[in-house]
Amino acid sequence: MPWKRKLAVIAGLAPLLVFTLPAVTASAHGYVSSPASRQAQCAQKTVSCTGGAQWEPQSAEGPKGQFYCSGGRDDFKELNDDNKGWKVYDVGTSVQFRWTFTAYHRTRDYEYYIGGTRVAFVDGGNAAPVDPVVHTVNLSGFSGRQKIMARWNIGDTVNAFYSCIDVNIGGGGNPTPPTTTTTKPPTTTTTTTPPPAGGTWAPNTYYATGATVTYNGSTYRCRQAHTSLTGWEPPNAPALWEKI
Ligand SMILES: [Cu+2]
Repeated sequence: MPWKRKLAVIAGLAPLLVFTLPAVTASAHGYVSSPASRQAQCAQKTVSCTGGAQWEPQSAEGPKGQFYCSGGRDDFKELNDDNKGWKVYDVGTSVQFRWTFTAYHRTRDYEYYIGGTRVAFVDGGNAAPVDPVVHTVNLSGFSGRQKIMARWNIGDTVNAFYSCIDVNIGGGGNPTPPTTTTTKPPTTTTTTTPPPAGGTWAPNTYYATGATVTYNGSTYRCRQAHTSLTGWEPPNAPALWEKI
């Protein structure tokens, strides 16, 4: 067609492009792809999912500061189900997490949590991520099956992107109590620490540093935050518990 008409067609389409672009970018963000996060497993069909994560593993987005794997999105809420049969990765005490992005948003920082304890913080410098984004996270002080919750905090919106990764720290077999010479407390625990738990010691319970418990009539104080396991009773785990 004549160039004047071509121009007219292009000019007519331009407003449409302006209005459709935000919808496209809104569905394009990022997630932890290795070890495969829960939403990555949905997308890879490792686990059968029904919600949006199977199509958009990068879109578990919601306001900063939450602890939901879904980011609080209702159509991603199956990611919050700890009993959905997620693949659990055997790992050591140092794990590398790789992010995959479909949009490179300005980044305030990244945070990694186990329960209420922040185990790693990576400053983003309010710049766009540059591939590859891989974070080495020290999980010393934790053992057994744990859910790692990773948050990518965006620099220019109120939102964050959430990924949960299921790991087995120390990888299978019977865990042995950590010793003072081989374990260190987590390096970064500058945010919320849960209040010390009281009462009688129990397995599979998270204890913050400083928590006190009783066991067989004696009182112990927690030396380093951990999730207790059978075999780690206070008398058996002097690296974790100090008799007071
Ligand atoms: Cu985005």
